[in-house]
Amino acid sequence: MGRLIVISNRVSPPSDVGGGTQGGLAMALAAALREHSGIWFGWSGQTTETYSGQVGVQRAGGVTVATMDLEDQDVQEYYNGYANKTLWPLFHHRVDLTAYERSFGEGYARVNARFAETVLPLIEEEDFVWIHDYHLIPLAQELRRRGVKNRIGFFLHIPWPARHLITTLPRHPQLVEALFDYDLVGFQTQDSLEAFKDYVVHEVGGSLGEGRTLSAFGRTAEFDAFPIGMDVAEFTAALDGETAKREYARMQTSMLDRQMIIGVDRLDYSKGLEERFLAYEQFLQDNPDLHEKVFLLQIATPSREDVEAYQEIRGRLDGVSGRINGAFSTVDWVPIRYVNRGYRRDQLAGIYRAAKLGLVTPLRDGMNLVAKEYVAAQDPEDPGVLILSRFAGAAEQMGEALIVNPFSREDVSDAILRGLAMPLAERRRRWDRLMADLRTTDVSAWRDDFVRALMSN
Ligand code: ADQ
Repeated sequence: MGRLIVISNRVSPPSDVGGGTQGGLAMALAAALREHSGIWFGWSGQTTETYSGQVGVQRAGGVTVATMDLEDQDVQEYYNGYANKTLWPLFHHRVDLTAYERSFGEGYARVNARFAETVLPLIEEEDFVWIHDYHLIPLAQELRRRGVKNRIGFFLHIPWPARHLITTLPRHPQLVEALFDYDLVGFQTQDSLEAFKDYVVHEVGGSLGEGRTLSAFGRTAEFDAFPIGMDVAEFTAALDGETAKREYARMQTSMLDRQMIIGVDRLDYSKGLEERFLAYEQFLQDNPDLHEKVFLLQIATPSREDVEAYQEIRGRLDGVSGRINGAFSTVDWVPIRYVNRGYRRDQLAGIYRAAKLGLVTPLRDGMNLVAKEYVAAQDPEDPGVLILSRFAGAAEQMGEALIVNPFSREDVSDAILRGLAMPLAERRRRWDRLMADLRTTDVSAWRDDFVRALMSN
């Protein structure tokens, strides 16, 4: 059997020392790579004066990692530009934030060509190639142009947008056409798959074929939903460790018998943080009897700080949280603890466990692994309640959560009240089902389903 070559914008190989800040995805891909003795290729995160195409190779955590550097202009136009100022907002339905600059599109094409050129000598005849996310949509096309005949798969971690929104993108048919150079394309949800089919059928005259196949642009490829899971085993092990237990105890002490509501997100406008704060303010206004009995801990790690929209949302969140705290705080109670730093996974596990409610209210999200982690961290005897946005991909699988419309303050405020009052029997019944599903659809199942489908034929 051939090796697996995974390609993503950045690589994050597992450190040999456990318990760090590794995401579930890095762990799962690393395991897949070990099984298939593969290579993980991506941008090093470093820049050089002039692009050289040199590849740095290292072994980390049993995985071979190969990286290349990019030029400053590449980072500005491809990464900060087309990926994070054009595709990210557009695919999250934020046309108002989407930049349609020609130089960004040129940078995106140039860097995808550089990825292809640089990785080309590493690909052997029998290998399978698995490309990840919106940064690299045209990469299969670039590889095909250079004669690569291997089976190539693609997985989109973010949502595919509604048809009328993607048509606002200049050269949208070219972007979609590039997906037909893959053998297999995976989306997070049925919703994204349906939106993609709608586009293919109604915009470019494509047709639905047998099974997973779609035809357009004179080509046929396979498209399906492969909802990503979390690494339940790794997370449960972390939960049993000293660090998680210490964090849990620390939270218990600092809570003073108050009930904690937890939010954990990258600081991103798609996560609905401002709307969440405003919904929580509504809850405080509606329920004066619960003042001093609850608080919201919002952990929001800054990300993409070079992009203006991220600086703006950060400023707005500082303002809104400050205003709410100014209006409602008492000498010994602060309604929102707002924290702008990252935590290790084992610390997070303990913090989640101490929270009575998990508040996960993105305005739009490919999947959202925080929703899954919150559930996995709960005490089976006395589990907390997950409040989940209907616009997170996770809502397709997690119907036993309290599903809310994150744009409605009343809806979220009502769900907070309901979650705080939910009887133990109902909490356990909902949690048992959620947890059983998390186990059967964990990240290894996701990886195996995709890799099996890619390798068949
Ligand atoms: P993200 O937008 O980053 O991922 P998410 O799925 O929630 O969103 O994953 C975030 C991960 O980072 C989680 O594992 C979480 O624990 C961790 N994390 C977040 N804030 C943290 C903090 N302050 N400290 C430590 N860790 C933190 C993209 C898509 C999602 C999709 C994933 C995977 O946007 O929709 O679910 O990829 O496909």
